[in-house]
Amino acid sequence: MTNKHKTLGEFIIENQQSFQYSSGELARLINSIRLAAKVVNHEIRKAGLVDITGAAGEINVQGEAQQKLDVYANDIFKETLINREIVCGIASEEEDDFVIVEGSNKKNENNYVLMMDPLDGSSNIDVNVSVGTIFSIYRRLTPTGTPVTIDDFLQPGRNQVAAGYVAYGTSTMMVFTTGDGVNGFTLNPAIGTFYLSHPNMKIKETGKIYSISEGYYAHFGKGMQAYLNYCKEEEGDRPYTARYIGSLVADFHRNLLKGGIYIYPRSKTAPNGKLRLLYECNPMAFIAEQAGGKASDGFTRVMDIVPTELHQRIPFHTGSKQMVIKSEEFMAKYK
Ligand code: AHM
Ligand code: MG
Repeated sequence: MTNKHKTLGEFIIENQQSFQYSSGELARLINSIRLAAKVVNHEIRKAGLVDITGAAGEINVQGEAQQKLDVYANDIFKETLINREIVCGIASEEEDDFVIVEGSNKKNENNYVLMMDPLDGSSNIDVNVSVGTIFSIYRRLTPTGTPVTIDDFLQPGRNQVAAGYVAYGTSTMMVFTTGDGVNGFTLNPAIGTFYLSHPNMKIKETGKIYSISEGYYAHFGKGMQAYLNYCKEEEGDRPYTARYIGSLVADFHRNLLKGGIYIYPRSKTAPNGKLRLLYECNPMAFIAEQAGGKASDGFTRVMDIVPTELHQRIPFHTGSKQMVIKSEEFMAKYK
């Protein structure tokens, strides 16, 4: 079959053999994410009707309590994965601690843990700006048949077996990797099917876009400030274009398609940056590398960092390889 009309479901079946371990479990897991993404998408698309259906925290006309969309997304992903008995544990930006999923027979038979940011950039929903879901999948380290422990979650990003995001933008897209390149699927909302629209995505070696909340310039370190001055200098292909939506999935996705760098650095008020290593940085790093790009904390490869806590934050530089390398050169100069 040509790529032109290939659905996500068909893609998963065809590529199952190339998935690491390929027991069919990972394919079922990605299928579950696909389903949850469609449900969350449906709810997000109604968000503009908030005056009619009631705002979060209010009771709507049907007498139902309205949930905040990030809590809703968290519940849908959790419920779908638990109902389908497909993971042994879940960690989420929306949960204080990890969730053990024993299975209905309490045998802890499953092998994968999933980490997610169920709705990143959710404050953007009120102003009709794109948001996204980010996910990251690992094999458990502890033996099958026992409940998962924190060790199953605190793995370095290089252990990921799959990672991806869903961008709820002008269209809804699911982009993911299983360690064999990056593929993007666009939802046809009329029939509820994702189609392979962006096969084998590659990010340019270098680009012309830099994405950072430059308003905090005065709070950044010397290396970051020097790099930003470099981005704005008139020299060669510079000055670069500044594009910052403030929604990681949307900023990352644009740079993946066009070439560019996204940075959330450390600052005086955010000494470790803002983004979470496990839910945001590792999955995006895996996708960036699989697309030929790069991701670091300014000094170290993101996927080599050994996590010490679930909600750990790190500074994050990702995008076109040469741009990330250049930003690291400036960071090293003022270390
Ligand atoms: P969230 O997980 O609370 O939604 O925060 C993450 C978001 C990212 O999507 C975005 O890149 C960043 O926060 C924007 O932060 P800032 O407003 O400080 O620039
Ligand atoms: Mg987030």
